[in-house]
Amino acid sequence: MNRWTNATAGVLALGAMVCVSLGVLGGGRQPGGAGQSGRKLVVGFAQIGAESAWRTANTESIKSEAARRGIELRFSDAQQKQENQIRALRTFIAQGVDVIAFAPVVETGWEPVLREVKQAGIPVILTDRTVDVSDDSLFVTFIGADFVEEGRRAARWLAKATGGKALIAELQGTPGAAPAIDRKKGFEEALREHPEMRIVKSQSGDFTRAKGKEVMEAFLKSPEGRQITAVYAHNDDMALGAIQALDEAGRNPGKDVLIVSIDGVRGAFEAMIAGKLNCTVECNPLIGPLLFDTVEAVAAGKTVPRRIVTPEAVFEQAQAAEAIKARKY
Ligand code: GYE
Repeated sequence: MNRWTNATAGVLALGAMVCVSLGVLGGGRQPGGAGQSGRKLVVGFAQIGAESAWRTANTESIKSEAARRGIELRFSDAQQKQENQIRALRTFIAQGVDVIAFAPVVETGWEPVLREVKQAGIPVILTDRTVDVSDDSLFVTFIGADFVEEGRRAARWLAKATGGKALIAELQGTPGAAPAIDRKKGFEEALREHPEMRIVKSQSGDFTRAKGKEVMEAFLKSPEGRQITAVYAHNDDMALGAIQALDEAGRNPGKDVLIVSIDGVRGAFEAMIAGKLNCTVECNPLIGPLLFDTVEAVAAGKTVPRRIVTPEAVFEQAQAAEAIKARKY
């Protein structure tokens, strides 16, 4: 097995496995020229920011894998702002990088800049989050998790743990972000089978621990918020913030308020071992190897699957002490 096969083994390509040839990207440059001529590949990566432990692990995976392969990485951190990411993409065009990869902070508003990238003949790979565009030729592939399924998994776990009865506070991710939209959608979809499970409070905590805490504090001051029996957080960091708020308010997170979140970062496992978090639905940030397998394939003019989904598990409290030993992030 070569590295590409290795990294993609067990990875499910969902949807219509449309293989996109770089020919459709048009533009003047010759894709693959860099790799083939032996010149160092230059890749521009526009990261979202450093909002969570997941993101830190994701950035580290991308940087270390680029270094390991001798790929020149131009890395930009947008501090959670779309305008900064757009600026970074334009800089990458001006620099004439071979491939652009990025994790779009929100889904919409990308068409104009992606058309400029296409015009320049630079292939685009989406990682982690996707974009909502009408023209499919604006990116080659999207590598990342199935966020809708993650939401369903969280709801199914909660239904099982509560016998289908819960008053839920939801902490949403960044407004307009694919994982916030899809994790809400999947969760609500699975909830439809459980009429006695209701979301009574729902607000964005922007995927950060500080905001998760702040929003939970506000929830706990409201009449519905005081009734909650469960918390569904779109990521672990917000759940950890919420746990702090619950602790400080004299509630019993993990016992009289069940907490389920998404990501599977080390802090979540520690909180499960401490009995304060009940379940984390894994979302794998370690996509550096898969990303650069794809970058190299694309630069060499090969076709790649249109959608590459990362495989993920669900972890409960009882498994935490054993599972934490193998956690890499
Ligand atoms: O769940 C969250 C991060 O887009 C999957 O972004 C990612 C999410 C992740 O800030 O922790």
